[in-house]
Amino acid sequence: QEMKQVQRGLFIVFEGLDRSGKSTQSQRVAKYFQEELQRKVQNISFPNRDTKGGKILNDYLQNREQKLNDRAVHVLFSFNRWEMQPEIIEILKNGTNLICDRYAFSGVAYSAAKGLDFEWCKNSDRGLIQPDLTFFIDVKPETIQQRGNFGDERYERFEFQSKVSKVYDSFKQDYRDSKHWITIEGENKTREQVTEEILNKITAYENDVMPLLDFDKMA
Ligand code: 2DT
Ligand code: MG
Repeated sequence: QEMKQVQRGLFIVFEGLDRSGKSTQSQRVAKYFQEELQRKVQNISFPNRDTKGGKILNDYLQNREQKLNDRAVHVLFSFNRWEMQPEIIEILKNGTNLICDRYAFSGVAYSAAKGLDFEWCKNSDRGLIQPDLTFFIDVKPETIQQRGNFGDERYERFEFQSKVSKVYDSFKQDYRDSKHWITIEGENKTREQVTEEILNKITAYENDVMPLLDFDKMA
């Protein structure tokens, strides 16, 4: 029987503060893939609030669940990513591109912002399938504070977002030379400009980096 080779899908993650434009850009990039490029694409987001662990997280984020301590919350967010690994791998192996709103960097950024140890925070996510590209949409806490619906959920307070921003800044420094992390300056740009920049980076990645990577080593 003839073996059919399928080019695996790209795994693209968006990171940033609440209301930084991650969801908007995830949707716009997916739409472009589907409609302009006729490529298979799927959107997912973390936390996935529909799983067993996700339901507890949803209650926690909407302030209905008060008893969880910070470390328990951290591993629940991580568990939520582990729950989804088989599905993510399946999607990518089928050749579908996956665009994901938040992933492990959010896990570390929000927990370290509460004062938990940075290295401890990374441990529960070690071994997860790694994204090809993480786009960090860099917007100041002052900017997101002005945006619609800011303040709805637990973490949407200016002081807390400022702490989260500092943790993202350290990732930004650590990965400034990485081909897998791209900081997108999000201030004073239209959403169209931001999308265009992102799409250009994806094209460059597919041309220059992706052919060199072995999926089985990433998974
Ligand atoms: P959304 O606003 O994107 O729905 O996220 N969070 C998220 C964490 O604290 N740890 C994580 O691992 C993830 C994925 C960020 C809801 C909030 O959950 C936070 C905001
Ligand atoms: Mg939010």
